[in-house]
Amino acid sequence: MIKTKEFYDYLKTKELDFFVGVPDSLLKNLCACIRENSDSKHNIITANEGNAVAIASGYYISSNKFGVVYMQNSGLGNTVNPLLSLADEEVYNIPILLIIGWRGEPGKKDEPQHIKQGKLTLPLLETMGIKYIVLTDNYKEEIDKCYEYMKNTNKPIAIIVKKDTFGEYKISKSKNDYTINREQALDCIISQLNDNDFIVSTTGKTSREIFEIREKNNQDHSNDFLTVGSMGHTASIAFGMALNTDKNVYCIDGDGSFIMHMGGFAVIAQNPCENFKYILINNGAHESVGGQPTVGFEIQIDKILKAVGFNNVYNAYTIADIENGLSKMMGMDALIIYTKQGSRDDLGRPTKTPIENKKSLMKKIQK
Ligand SMILES: Cc1ncc(C[n+]2csc(CCOP(=O)(O)OP(=O)(O)O)c2C)c(N)n1
Repeated sequence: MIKTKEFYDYLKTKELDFFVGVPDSLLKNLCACIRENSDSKHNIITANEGNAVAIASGYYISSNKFGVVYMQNSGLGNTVNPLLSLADEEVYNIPILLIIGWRGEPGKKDEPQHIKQGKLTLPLLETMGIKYIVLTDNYKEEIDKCYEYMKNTNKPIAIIVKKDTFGEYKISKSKNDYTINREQALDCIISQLNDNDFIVSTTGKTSREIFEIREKNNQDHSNDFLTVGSMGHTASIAFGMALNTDKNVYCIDGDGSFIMHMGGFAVIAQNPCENFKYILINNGAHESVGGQPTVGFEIQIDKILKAVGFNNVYNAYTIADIENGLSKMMGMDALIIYTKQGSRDDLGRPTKTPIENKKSLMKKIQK
C-alpha cells in the first residue's frame, strides 16, 4: 500500500502540483490528501471529467507544465472528446497525467455499472492511443517514467489505480449548518408520494437509500428507477420518461450530478412537461465518494433553474418545508432541499439488478 502523502509529495518534486478532476471512491484518500495540501489554485474539482482535461490543457498552454487529472474510470467517457480532439498528438499534442481509479477491475467483485467499464478501461485507453501504467508500490519509478514520457512526447499518459492502492488519509468532513440529512429528506419525499408517482434517482447513496426506505416501508420498487451509473444524466432520464407518460415523474438529483451536465436543464425547461418535477438534494458535496466539496452551496441553484425556464422553485431546509414544497409543486417546478452530509455506516445496496429494476418499472408505468 502506498503512503498517500508520500505519493503526493513525490509528484510535487516533479512539479506535478496542479490537480483537477472529479473525485472517486477508489481515489478517496488521494483526493483528501490533495484537498488538504493544495490551495484552491492548485486543486480544482470540476463539473465533469471532460472539463478537467480541458483545464489541464489550458494550464499547460500558459505554463508549459503538466496538469494532473484525477477521475474514476466511469468518467473516462466524459474525457474521450477532449482527449481525442484537443490533447491528442494529431491535434494540439498536450501532455497530461491522468490518474484513473479502476472500478470493476476484472476478477474483482463490483457493482453492475462498473463491470463493463472496468473490463474496457485498458482497451479503451489503448484504442485512444494513450499509454498507461498500473500503479504499484514502485511508484517513484512509475511517476518518473510518466514524467519522461510526457516530456519526450507531449502526449497524455495514464496511471491506473487499483482498489486499496493508497493508504488511509483522513481529513475531517466539511460541516454545514443544515439540520436534516439526505435519508431523512428521502423518507419524507417517499411518504408524500402515491402509487401514480414515479421516481428517477441519481447515482450514489441517494438510490441506495431509496431502495432501503422502500424495504423498510414494505413497498415494492417498481415506482423507482434507481440510476446506478450515468452520473449527471438523471434529469434527462426522468424528462424522457415524463414526456411519454401522464404519470408524475419526480427526478431526485444530487448537487454533484446537477452540476456535471447543467446544460441539460436549459433544454429540459424549454420543453415544458407538466408531469416532470425536479428535486435536488443539495449537501454541497460529492458525499457518496468521500465528501469532497462541490460548488453547490456557492451558486444560487434556485435562480439558475428559474433563469432557464423552470416555473416555481422552492427551497427547503426542514421536513416541514419539504412537505410544504411537495404539496405546492406543479409540473416544471423544482424543490431544492439543503441537507447536512452523512449516511448510515450500514447502508446496503439494491438487491435487485438494474434489469429487474427496469423491467418492473416499465411494466408499471406503461399500465
Ligand atoms: C461520470 C462519473 N464520474 C464520477 C463518478 C463517481 N461518483 C459516484 S457518486 C459521485 C458523487 C455524487 O455527488 P452528488 O450528486 O452531489 O450526490 P451525493 O453523493 O452528495 O448524494 C461521484 C463523483 C461517477 N459515478 N460517474
